[in-house]
Amino acid sequence: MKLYYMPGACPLATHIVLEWIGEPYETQAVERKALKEPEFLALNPVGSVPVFVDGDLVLTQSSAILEYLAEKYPQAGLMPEDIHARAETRRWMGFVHSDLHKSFGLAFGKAAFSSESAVQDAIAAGGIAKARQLFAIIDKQLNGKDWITGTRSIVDPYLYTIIRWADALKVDLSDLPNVVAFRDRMNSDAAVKAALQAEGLQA
Ligand SMILES: N[C@@H](CCC(=O)N[C@@H](CS)C(=O)NCC(=O)O)C(=O)O
Repeated sequence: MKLYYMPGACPLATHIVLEWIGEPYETQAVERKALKEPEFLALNPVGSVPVFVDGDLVLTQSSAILEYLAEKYPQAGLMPEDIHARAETRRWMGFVHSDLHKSFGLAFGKAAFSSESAVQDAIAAGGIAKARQLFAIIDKQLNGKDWITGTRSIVDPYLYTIIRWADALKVDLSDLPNVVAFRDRMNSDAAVKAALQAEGLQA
């Protein structure tokens, strides 16, 4: 198994899940400019990470990769067996992948929408405002729970990765105690520490 990544970007979620699973894997860091070069575009025509390779399977899209790993290694217990609990896990995966990640996409990708810095700033601010609303929902969901769905799943490392982006962009989460406590718990997880260290990052 091989994971192509950029440090701290969304592949960190897969990286942590690979650590939780504990089976052998390798990683390949990709420079941002290399994402748009023919060699990488042959793997992923979108020109983005993660790309995950397992034998002749070349998989993109974080949610698909994470579900694949949960299904391949059910012993890791990262996707519940009960049909309702699976649906809940997919619901929160959709929330993090399609809503929360996308709101940060506006902030990180603001230059794609306009060359005017005032417009770019407005787009970024809109993305961050949306993210704040979504984090408030997550804070309620985490109340009384260690993990977003109640049990450890493939969604948690993805949520953690995006909380790190909020911290990097100085988004104030201090009024969301359950989100802060979740981040701190993940920071002290041995597998999380190993994935961060391998990417040259710190908790
Ligand atoms: N929907 C994709 C999004 C992938 C994505 O946005 N990747 C970012 C890093 S988090 C990236 O490679 N950005 C570089 C670029 O698009 O140029 C997924 O979930 O895997």
